[in-house]
Formats: sequence, structure tokens, C-alpha cells
Amino acid sequence: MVTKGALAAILVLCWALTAQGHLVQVRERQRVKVVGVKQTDDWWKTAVFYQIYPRSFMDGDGDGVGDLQGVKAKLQYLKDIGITGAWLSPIFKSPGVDQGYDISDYYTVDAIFGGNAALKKVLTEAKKIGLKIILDFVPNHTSDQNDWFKLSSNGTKGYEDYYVWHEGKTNGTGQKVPPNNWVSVFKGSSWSWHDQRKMFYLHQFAPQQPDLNYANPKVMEEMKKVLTYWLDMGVDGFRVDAVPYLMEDKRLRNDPLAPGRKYDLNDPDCVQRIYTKDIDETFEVVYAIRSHVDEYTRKRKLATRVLMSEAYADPDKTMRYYGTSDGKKLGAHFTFNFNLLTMLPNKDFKVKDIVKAINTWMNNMPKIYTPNWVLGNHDNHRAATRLGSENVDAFNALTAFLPGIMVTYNGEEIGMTDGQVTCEQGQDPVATKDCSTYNETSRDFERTPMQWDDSTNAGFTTNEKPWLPVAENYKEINVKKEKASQSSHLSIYKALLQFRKEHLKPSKKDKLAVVEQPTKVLKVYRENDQGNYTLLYNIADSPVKVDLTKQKLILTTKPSDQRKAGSILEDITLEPHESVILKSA
Ligand SMILES: *[C@@H]1O[C@H](CO)[C@@H](O)[C@H](O)[C@H]1NC(C)=O
Ligand SMILES: *[C@@H]1O[C@H](CO)[C@@H](O)[C@H](O)[C@H]1NC(C)=O
Ligand SMILES: *[C@@H]1O[C@H](CO)[C@@H](O)[C@H](O)[C@H]1NC(C)=O
Ligand SMILES: *[C@@H]1O[C@H](CO)[C@@H](O)[C@H](O)[C@H]1NC(C)=O
Ligand SMILES: CC(=O)N[C@H]1CO[C@H](CO)[C@@H](O)[C@@H]1O
Ligand SMILES: [Ca+2]
Ligand SMILES: [Ca+2]
Repeated sequence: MVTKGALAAILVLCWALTAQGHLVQVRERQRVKVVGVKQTDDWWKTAVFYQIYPRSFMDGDGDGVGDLQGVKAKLQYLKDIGITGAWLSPIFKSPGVDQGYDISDYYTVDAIFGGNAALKKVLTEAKKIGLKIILDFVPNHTSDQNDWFKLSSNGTKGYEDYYVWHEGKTNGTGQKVPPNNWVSVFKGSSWSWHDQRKMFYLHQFAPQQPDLNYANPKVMEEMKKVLTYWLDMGVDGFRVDAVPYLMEDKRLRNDPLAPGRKYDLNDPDCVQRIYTKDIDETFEVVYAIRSHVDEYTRKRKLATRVLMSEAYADPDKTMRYYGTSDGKKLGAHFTFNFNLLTMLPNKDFKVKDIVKAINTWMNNMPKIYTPNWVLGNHDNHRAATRLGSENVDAFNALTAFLPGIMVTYNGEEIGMTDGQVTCEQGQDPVATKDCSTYNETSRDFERTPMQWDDSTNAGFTTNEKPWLPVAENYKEINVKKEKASQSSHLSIYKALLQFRKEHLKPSKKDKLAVVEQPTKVLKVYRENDQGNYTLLYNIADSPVKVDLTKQKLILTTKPSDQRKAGSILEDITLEPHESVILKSA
């Protein structure tokens, strides 16, 4: 989608690059994309959000499982490195069939994390030091242990339609079968029979996670009450889970088979989810959540409470979770951009893959919205393992340098790798079901405890047995050791966040270009009210020389005596895997 305005900008930019001494070839000219990122200065638009996986972050009471007492003790650490806000993976009361994504009580923090009182203390402390706290909100489904499901399944008046129920169909041999072919994301039919209600209920995930029925306005009212409850307690926003699955086709039409696939209940990808994912009505639910939260803050004249949504979807669908392109209806403040995860699955990436990951987002996102960059989360191998430890600093630099919001998964700032976990030690319920495929399917590797220091269990817990084993390399990779070194992942990360704060302030005039130049070197160019900035990243195993016209070195991921911040350079020989940030002098 290249408008006339964008084309004009491309030409201007090519000229600008040329003026800086870079040879811009016609072939490359076509690759240059410019996006006018207009940023007003609301707090979240240039925020750095830090995802805390509470079980693995810090154990405050010594039972081996991370908790909110632990989180509270480490808030100052987050503030010190420059984080704007932390979002916590689910902490609500849950039987734990899906690691907290099956909530039995939306108003109660699970005792294992310290209960509601512990969350209150986290919020008070966070406010004191100026850190935002975001909770995970799981609207699509509850646990089957939730009172609402119990009331609905025993037919209590008023609750009959809180979930999606159906009598089913009768097949040739007179047995009850599900009403259609919908396949659960976790395998099997999306419908399970309920003996008491004598009906099928819908579950897009596990059978213990029945889907709420958003066609029933009472359900939306319940969820608004839940949001209000936590807003009243003082949270700064919500990360909204699994939004694409909120609503399903009213007529219950069959999802068509995926091209070349046979219908197989053990293959969640055998169908195209056109009637069970990203349907039009779903966007309306997200917009309703947003207006509820906005109304809450408007009435009380509070700072923005932010909504971030999780959606692995096609680019055009993903963008609709932000809101309509004219901004008349608003959804999440931002919808997670997983391109750097999904388009760079391993070390074999090329510069053009990075360029594509960035431009795909920027070209699809309506200009009124704010981009964001996610490098890792609790469902994907860690950046150091996926992309190589030698590339971690450069990718932290890239996400810090790009416009908009930066999202960091806990441990990525110190370059943590995946830990070693056997199926017997494993905790990921979906993966431990079948040990023969555990190595491929488990998400435990990226969930091993945070490495704080070189003492037993990396300072994560005083218990002999942490809930997952600590990664073997904790004596080398830990916060304490990295704090003491200028060239550590942590020190570079901290310097990057400081650079953002000083140089990438919200700006009316904001341009971005991403190209490969020269071969093996990624070049990202940003122009804002404060100046013209260039990030260079050499992905190669050998040095690459790049000509420059009078650039001041601001920051490098390979600090040394030869590389002094502030020096004016006419050229630079980038070390293997080095990334530098320069400013036109
Ligand atoms: C930044 O680039 C623009 C456009 O290429 C140019 O007009 C401006 O002078 C540059 N600013 C600095 C500080 O180099
Ligand atoms: C239905 O379940 C609820 C919640 O468990 C319970 O309080 C209620 O008594 C039950 N009603 C009937 C009719 O079984
Ligand atoms: C009817 O459904 C039952 C239970 O799923 C199954 O065992 C049986 O084979 C089905 N009969 C026909 C004719 O499909
Ligand atoms: C899983 O990985 C571990 C460690 O690399 C290895 O020892 C084990 O044999 C693997 N298990 C299977 C089933 O491949
Ligand atoms: C990244 C993420 O949080 N994924 C979650 C999406 O929702 C399902 C169901 O609630 C969870 O199982 C995933 O972990
Ligand atoms: Ca604990
Ligand atoms: Ca649903």
C-alpha cells in the first residue's frame, strides 16, 4: 500500500541518504520504505514493557515458585534499567490445566503468588517508584471450575447462556455428536459433552477451558466488572489474551479444510479457521473492552490505562485489533508484533528477513497507530538460543531503535539462553503429555528461572528445588555479574534504554527507512526532531567496512578502547555481529 505521499517521501529519503555519502542504487531505492510515525507524547507510545513470567521471575517465600513478593523485591531493578512498565502473565486463581490461562476466579490472585494482598503491595511499590503494572486478562474462556460454568452447566436461571451450548446432532447409529467440524487449538473436537447439562459446550482450547458466550450481553457486563475491579485496585492496563478466538460463527458453519489437508482431529491446522477466528463480531468485542477502559479513565481524569492484545493472525486482521483504519473505533493500544519471532525462527536469517519483518508491520499498520517490537515471550525459544548469543545485543539494539514500543521478555536483557529441562522435570502440561515429542513441543526451556546471581539456584529461590531447573550457565549469565561489566548484555541494554530516552523522544517529524547496505549490513535510518540517526548491524562472522559522512558514534554493542562514544567517524569497520548507533554530525 504505497500512497503518493509515501512515494515522494521515498525520493526525499534517497536523496538524504545520498547526501550522507551512501550510494543508493535503484534496486535498493525500491526497497526503501518510509513511514511517517506521528507520535504524541502519551506515556505508552514510547514505552518499554517488560514481560514477567511470575513463576520464574523471583521466589519471595522460598517454596520454589516465583511469586508477587518476589516481583515486588525486583521492581527497583526494573526501574534502574529503564523499564516503563511490567506486564505479568496470569496470576489469577486457577486449577493450572493451562498454566493459569484457565481462570476459576477472576477476582482472586492465586495463593501461590501471594493473593490479592501481595498484588496490592506490588502496585503501591510500583507507583512509588514510577513503574506501570499491567495484568493479563483472559476473556475468551474460563476454567471449568469457575462458578459461572458450574451455574451454567446446572442450568441455573440467568446463567444458561454464559457459555456456548448446543444439543448436538444425532448420527446414523443414534448417538449424539458435535454440531460441526470445529477443531480445538489443542487438538480434538472444540465440543465436549456435559453430562449434567446434557449438551455440548464449546472450547477453542482445552476441554477444561469452556468458551464464554459473547453473544450474551450479560457476559460482556461480567467482564467489564472484572476490568473495573482491577482498575480500581490501581493497575495501569491489561494484556488481552487470545483475542482472535473471542467469537464464533452464529450459524455454526463448518470451517473449510486447509488446502491439501485431510480432516483430522489430531491436526489443529487441518482446517482454515474462517468461522472460529478473527470473525467480524470479535473485533467489536475488543472495541467494547477499549471503550470501557477509556471511559473509566476519562471519568476519573486518569492517565491512559493501556490495552495490549495478543493475536497471531494475517497482517490485515492483526491490524484490525488496533481499531479501524480511520480511528473511529479503537481496539487495543497496540497488538503484539511477533514478526521478529515468526519471521526469524533461527540463526540462518539474512538481512532481508529482518528488513521484511520490519516493513511488513510498518506497511500494514495504519499510520495513526503505534508500532511495537517483540523479541521473545514464554511461548518461544529465547532470543539467545534462537538467534545466537552473539546477536542478542544487536537485536536488543534494533528493538530499542525502531519507532514505538519495545517489549522485552524477562531475562532477554541479560542474554539468557533456554535452560535444559527433561520431560520428567517438565511443567508444560501440553508437552509433558507425550515425552517422545517433549523436546519439540515444550515451552519449559524458555521458562527456566531468572538468573540473578551465581549463588545456588541463581538467587531465584532459597528452596532446594525450583519449580523448573535453573539453566546450567547461570554462573556466567546473571544480573549480578553483568552489572559489574561495561560490555555485558545488561549494561548494553541499559545504555540502549538510556539512548531511547534521550534521543528518541516523541516527535512530530519522524521518518524510518530500513535497508540492506552494504551486503550483510542492516541499516535502519530514523529522522526526528532531535536529529538523523542510523543504526548499522553487521550480521556476518567477519568485519565489514562501511563509509560514512561525518557521523558521531553514540553507542556500540562491542565497546572497546578503539570505539569511543562521541567520536566523529568518516567510516567504520563493524566487528562481526556488532551493531552501532550513529547520529549525523
Ligand atoms: C537530516 O536529514 C534531513 C533530510 O535528509 C536534512 O534536511 C537535515 O539537514 C538533516 N539533519 C541533520 C542534523 O543532519
Ligand atoms: C448449581 O451450581 C452452583 C455453583 O456450584 C450451586 O451453588 C447451585 O446450588 C447449583 N444449583 C443446582 C440447581 O444444582
Ligand atoms: C456415531 O458416533 C459415535 C460416537 O462418536 C461413533 O462411535 C459411531 O461410529 C458413529 N456412527 C456413525 C454411523 O457415524
Ligand atoms: C531430548 O533432548 C535431550 C537433551 O538434548 C536428550 O538427552 C534426549 O534424548 C531428547 N529426547 C528425545 C525423545 O529426543
Ligand atoms: C502467548 C500467549 O500468552 N499464549 C496463550 C494464548 O492463549 C492460550 C489459551 O489461553 C494459552 O494457552 C497461551 O499460552
Ligand atoms: Ca513462592
Ligand atoms: Ca470464543
